[in-house]
Amino acid sequence: MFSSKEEFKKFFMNRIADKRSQKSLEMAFETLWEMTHEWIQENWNRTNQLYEKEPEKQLYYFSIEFLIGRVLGQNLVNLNFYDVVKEGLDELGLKLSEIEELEDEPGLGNGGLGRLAACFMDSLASLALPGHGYGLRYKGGLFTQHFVNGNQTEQPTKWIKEKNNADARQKDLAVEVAYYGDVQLVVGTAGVKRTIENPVWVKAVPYDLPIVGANGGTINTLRLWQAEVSERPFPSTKDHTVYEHETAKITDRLYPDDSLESGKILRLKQQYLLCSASLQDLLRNPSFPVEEIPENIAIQINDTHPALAIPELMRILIDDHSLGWEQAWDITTRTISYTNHTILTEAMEKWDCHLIQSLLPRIYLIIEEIDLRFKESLQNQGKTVDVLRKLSIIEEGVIKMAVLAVVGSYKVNGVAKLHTNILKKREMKELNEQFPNKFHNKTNGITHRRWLIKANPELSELITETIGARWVKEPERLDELHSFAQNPSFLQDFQAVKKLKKEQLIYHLQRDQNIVVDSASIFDIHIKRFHGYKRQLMNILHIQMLYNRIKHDSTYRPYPRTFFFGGKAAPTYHFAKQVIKMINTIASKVNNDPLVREHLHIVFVENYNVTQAEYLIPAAEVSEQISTASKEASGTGNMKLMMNGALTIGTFDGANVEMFEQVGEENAFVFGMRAEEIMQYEKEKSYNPKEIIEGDPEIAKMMRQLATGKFTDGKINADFIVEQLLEDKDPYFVLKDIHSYAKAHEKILKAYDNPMKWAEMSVKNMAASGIFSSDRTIQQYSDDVWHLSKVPSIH
Ligand code: NBX
Repeated sequence: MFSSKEEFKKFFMNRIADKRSQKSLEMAFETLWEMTHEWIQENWNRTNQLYEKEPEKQLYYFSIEFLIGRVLGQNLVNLNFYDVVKEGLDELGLKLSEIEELEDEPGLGNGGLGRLAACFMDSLASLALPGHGYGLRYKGGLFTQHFVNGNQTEQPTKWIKEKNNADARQKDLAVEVAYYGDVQLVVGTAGVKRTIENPVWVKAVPYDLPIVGANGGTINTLRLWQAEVSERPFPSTKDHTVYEHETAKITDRLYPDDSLESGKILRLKQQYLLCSASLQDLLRNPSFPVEEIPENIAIQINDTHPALAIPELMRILIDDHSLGWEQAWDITTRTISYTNHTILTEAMEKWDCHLIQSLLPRIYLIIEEIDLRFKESLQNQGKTVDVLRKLSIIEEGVIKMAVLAVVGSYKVNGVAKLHTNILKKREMKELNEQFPNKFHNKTNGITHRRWLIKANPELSELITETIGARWVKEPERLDELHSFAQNPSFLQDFQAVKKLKKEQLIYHLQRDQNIVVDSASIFDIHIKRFHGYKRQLMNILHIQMLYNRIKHDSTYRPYPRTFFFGGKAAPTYHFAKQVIKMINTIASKVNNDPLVREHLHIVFVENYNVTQAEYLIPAAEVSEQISTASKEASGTGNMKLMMNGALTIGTFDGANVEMFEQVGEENAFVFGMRAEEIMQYEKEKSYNPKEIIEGDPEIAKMMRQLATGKFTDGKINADFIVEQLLEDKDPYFVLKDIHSYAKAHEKILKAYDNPMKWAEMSVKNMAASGIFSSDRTIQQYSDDVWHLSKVPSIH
């Protein structure tokens, strides 16, 4: 380690000299990477020794995705070395930002759920809490998105390269996971036991990534499993060559769906690999008797993807540790807790019984017994047939994973107040009545160390100059900015930072996508996965509306705006892909129209990922959070944008509701129907978009323009829009909300007219955003669910 810039330079130059004294960027990257790892290793070892010496309760966050983003720069920030390293390298004629760009981003997640897991890891270590992650080491992360003729194409991405792997293979800690086989009853001295005969074994090899907490104090572990061919004997009844091929595939790639459950066997194999390998790892040589698991271990399952941890823990306790059912169930249901991230029915996991029965026969028997015993107890309580059906884990040949997850855990949470209420009052009403103290809310958060300090160092510095540095450790102190919200000199400084971040984004876009953007225009940013409920369609239809107004009303000449879009669609989600094509098509029409382009510009950022988000978010002035009320469980991009001073145009959905509550509706642009109204329409099936089209000439014209292909010069097939908006009755209420949305946009233009007022509103948003730090979320989980104690300081 070093204590000054000069010392860093000396170390660095010595190292690089070892590498044949080349000063190329690649060499610099490699050198810095190794140095950083050595600094981390020391404290990582010390943290691990502490955990061994003084075993306190540990949390394990089981997640099928960890969308960690690039790690080099973030580790330097958390180690408090970033500035020194940057300045040192500057003096050596090297740019740290250019070195950082050589790191491939590990795309081990789809969107919010995976990114949340990464923010949580950062907060756990930063709060010095003993919490670790278990996940999968996919060879290929989420696909790379390119546009060809405006269409999304998907290229596989391999983040695992030969050198500079962020993780370390722990081959001695490999475990074996059993698939298929036959369940046999074995009568022994200790009674009847069940074993799995002739299974197909798969070796799971762990790779460890250090999770560096703030100030480099606590360094926790993210352990990712990779599937490999086992050396154990292979059942004679199966084809060996097929097996090797199949095994190699288990952790080959991440499933690219963020809201559709496809029920594929490979996905089930992934889920079981994660659960079985992680539990075997945890219970390998425990320093406590298995009866005391709940006092020593908490397991949080991130959605139902790792819900097989419930029957797997039961299997280990009963079959391997000879515990009785009741005792095993008591231990399991005091160890596991579950977070729900969606109420969309199509995203709820349901596994075909036959699939689980053949792939995981013992696990199937356990799930069946859990279901049977639960139903029995319900019958004894005199529940009605209807309630019994809703509460059953197995129904009509499928296993409802959400029900299994609720029944098998001691706490269940939603991710924003509105979402949790909907879970309790509607989606999981019967379950909530059955287990009245199980359900609770934990509103999501984001780590300010990545989304403010790392992504926006200029704004962070300004904040520190203004209110001192205590907000870094205690982000709720951002509220001290309130007293500066009307301070002209502070507001001017804020404006200067925003301008700089806009210019930095422009530089990147020009360099990487050859796009030229006007820095004086309003930066209106809509970045997230593409989905019907997220309503990118409403945004682009509104742009079409503006286009028509500019063309046909010579008095309508609005202030220039750049509408940024970024996001990927699941490869099989045709509707979402057609919206992407539509945006690209309208973009080229708008951007090439000599009149309109003076007022509107559309930029679709290709391959939106964590790294792109780090450029886009600090530059944003308007944050589009326009989901159909009730559909977005929480949203987390909304919080990142708010923290960077963007003003939200948004519906009363997910965590938007709490953001508006914090900042005041007068400092946001709130529009659209409320969740109750939407749910009422859905219940009554009473919404008819046809009536809107017939009664509204402006919308009718837009629909005609699209249907005839006139607006898009025949370049898109508009059937899908007509189909969605008319035949499917506009399931996301786009036409119902679009006027209210347009009005909110008008208000944005008015507000932007007064730059000081706009800056004041921005500052109020930043000031109110501290509560959305994931440090707050994690502290609440720890207090209410996991009951962790802080790791003693090792400094
Ligand atoms: O989880 C998201 C929700 O849609 C957001 O509202 C929420 O803020 C976020 C964190 O709580 N869900 C999400 O990202 N889901 C997935 O990515 C997903 C991935 C695989 C899968 C289903 C969903 N099979």
